[in-house]
Amino acid sequence: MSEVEAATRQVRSFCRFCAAMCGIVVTVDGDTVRDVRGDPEHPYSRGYTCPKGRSLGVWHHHPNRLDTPLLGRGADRRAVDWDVALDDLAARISTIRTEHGADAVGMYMATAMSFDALGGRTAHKLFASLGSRSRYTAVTIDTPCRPIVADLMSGHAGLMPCLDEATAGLTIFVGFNPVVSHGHTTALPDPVNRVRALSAAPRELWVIDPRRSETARLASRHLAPRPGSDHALFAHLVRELLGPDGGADHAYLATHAVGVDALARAVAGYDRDRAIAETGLDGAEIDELLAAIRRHRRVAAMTGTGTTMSRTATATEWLLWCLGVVTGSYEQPGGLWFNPGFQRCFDRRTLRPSPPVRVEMPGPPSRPDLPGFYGEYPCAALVDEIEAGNLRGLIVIGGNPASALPGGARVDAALASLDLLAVIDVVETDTTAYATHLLPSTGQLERADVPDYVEQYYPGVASHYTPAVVAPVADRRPVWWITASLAQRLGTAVLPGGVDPDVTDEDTLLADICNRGRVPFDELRSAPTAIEAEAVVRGWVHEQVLPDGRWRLAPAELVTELARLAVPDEAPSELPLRLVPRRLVRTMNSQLRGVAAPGGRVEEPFVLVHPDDAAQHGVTDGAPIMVRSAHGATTGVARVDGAIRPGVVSIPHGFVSTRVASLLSGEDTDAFTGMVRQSGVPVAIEPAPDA
Ligand SMILES: Nc1nc2c(c(=O)[nH]1)N[C@H]1C(S)=C(S)[C@@H](COP(=O)(O)OP(=O)(O)OC[C@H]3O[C@@H](n4cnc5c(=O)[nH]c(N)nc54)[C@H](O)[C@@H]3O)O[C@H]1N2
Ligand SMILES: Nc1nc2c(c(=O)[nH]1)N[C@H]1C(S)=C(S)[C@@H](COP(=O)(O)OP(=O)(O)OC[C@H]3O[C@@H](n4cnc5c(=O)[nH]c(N)nc54)[C@H](O)[C@@H]3O)O[C@H]1N2
Ligand code: SF4
Ligand SMILES: [Mo]
Repeated sequence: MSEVEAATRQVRSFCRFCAAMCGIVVTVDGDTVRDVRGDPEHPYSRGYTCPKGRSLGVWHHHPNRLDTPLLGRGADRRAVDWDVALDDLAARISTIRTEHGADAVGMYMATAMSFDALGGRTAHKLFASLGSRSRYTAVTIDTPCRPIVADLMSGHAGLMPCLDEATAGLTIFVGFNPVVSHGHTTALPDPVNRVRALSAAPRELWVIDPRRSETARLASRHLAPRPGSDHALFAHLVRELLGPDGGADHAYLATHAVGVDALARAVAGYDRDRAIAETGLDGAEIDELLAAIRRHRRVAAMTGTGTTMSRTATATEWLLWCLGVVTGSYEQPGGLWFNPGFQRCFDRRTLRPSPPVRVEMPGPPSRPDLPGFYGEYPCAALVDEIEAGNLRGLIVIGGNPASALPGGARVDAALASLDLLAVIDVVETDTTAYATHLLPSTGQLERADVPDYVEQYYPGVASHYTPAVVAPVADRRPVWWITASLAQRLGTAVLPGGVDPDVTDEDTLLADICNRGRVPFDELRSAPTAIEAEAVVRGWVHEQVLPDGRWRLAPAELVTELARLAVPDEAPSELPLRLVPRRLVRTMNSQLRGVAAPGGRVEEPFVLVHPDDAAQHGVTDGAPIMVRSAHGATTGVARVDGAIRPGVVSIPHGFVSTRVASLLSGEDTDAFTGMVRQSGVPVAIEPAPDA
């Protein structure tokens, strides 16, 4: 490299930690990342970054980055070259398949693979080539209710509702805290300004959250219901809107929905008294929300993980979509629209009408009580499958199951017992400790990329090409190369046209993904930052997706699901409080623990408790606290906080000392989706002895 090339340079890229996908400008000196700043030219993030994005350089140079393939566990672990690692891995996979069948080798693919277009695709193809049913992804530990409800109501599981920022009137966020999370399956880069804009009169933003969250503090109104009671609030709102002079858009319903009467019958029992009794809200608050909906006539309502992780996830999601349909809000100004994707272009494709049933398969042999969806088994079953000896080999790509899955020590023991645990990651994690094969991948700054399906999260129809900001050092390889090279050894090809991983370059592969997009790949590649093709696209779901142009308002499964919730969810008296999740701004699940952005600080996973509960249980601010559930216990540091509803305890996930997963269990699932309950879990608190 010449001296000129080696001098400091600036490279524009986008951050791939979270759904916001902010534009960044990275200052690079040779292989060293000196600085990461927001790109003022980016159409959505407009110069904004959060502390995670600004810590990308620290993360990139993390002392625990993986540099070379490692074989073996514990004292047997040794560095090897790629041929040795991949030959051994392929041989072990083949042996397990021969001895125990195809399902004995599974895959867990999670968060980081959503942000690696090529790696995500080749990993899925590698898995498909194995002919195994043991596929697990973060979807079933995060939001299974959303694709299922979308599928049941519209016939298309991949609908991504988006805010319509230009026309927003009334916005409702339920269990959704974008000021910290920057979005869930929708992107809110620069969230404080976006939330303020949504709250500025005559607009209104209502936040429904048992905690006065960072978003609630900026919103027009905040309602703090009991955890897991959201379905009762929305059932009541739908009931009232459908009633005489209720405010429903009956002309729209007559032409664009089926099942109106069945929906009305399903919610008939949710009168005002029942809504008050179940949610614990004031009647006046509920009336005011109903009045706001009638005033604005249209509504943009979105859930986050606060509800999708609760026992009432599916019913809440359904009733929220019903609220949108009953008010005629979808694909109309003031309501939500659906991002068809810049590359995916769902609006320009002929979509196969899907049958009015969810795609389902039986759960795995050790958990016949659970359902399988869309070719996946629920994460709740992963540990059972290992313990039962059904799953003997697991390939983990871009995920940290030891941290993310419920069960704590039980998960550790299961992972340690596997004959084969291949982990493809960028750093050492809770999971890599148990790996038999540890394969170092390139990180987000070391590969060219475009947003793949996550492009549907953008606030508009947009895409963004980034080159590799720095060349990979040491023996790090892209996930597409690792999976393609492994597939080759297993006798299949996962790259288009069966190309040789050793002679292919990333841009050629990305061009293949982008070849049916809104603009030609070369144009995307030469654009300085993200390209927005259209701000909002309305109408395609009504015209191309809905069967006969009509929403199915009352699928029988969802009606049954709501009826199931009529049985109250009683907690044992010795576990009087309810656990809820929350995310922290400086960490991304288990990622960036202990990492600070330049000039910033390291995140702490405080256990939030209301002052009344703290007083009653002898807990003091800043002191060690013990939290117990029916499944286990963890300790932490208490933060006494009036912003949380009495009776509720909030703990973030992804940490080691405070391990919230120890309080959870794969046995405690929602029967309909197989989702692990991570919100509304009964717990007790007490002071813990000083560490
Ligand atoms: N900084 C940061 N950003 C992230 C992540 C991260 O770890 N850190 N993780 C990313 C991932 S993987 C995801 S899935 C998204 C999730 O994004 P969000 O869904 O926005 O997640 P949270 O920020 O945890 O917000 C959930 C809120 O729900 C509330 N809540 C809990 N239980 C209930 C309930 O029963 N009812 C109601 N109404 N509210 C409830 C909680 O108090 C909390 O404020 O964030 C993504 N972005
Ligand atoms: N109690 C509780 N549990 C939860 C949640 C909760 O709210 N409460 N949230 C759940 C949710 S929503 C989710 S999505 C899951 C998250 O589950 P996971 O996705 O399994 O967890 P992460 O910690 O995000 O793991 C991502 C991994 O990808 C690695 N990585 C980062 N960049 C790259 C890359 O470029 N290439 C590769 N190959 N690897 C990379 C990181 O080092 C990290 O190990 O956790 C779930 N668990
Ligand atoms: S919000 Fe933060 S983590 Fe998410 S993309 Fe932007 S800079 Fe990255
Ligand atoms: Mo997630």
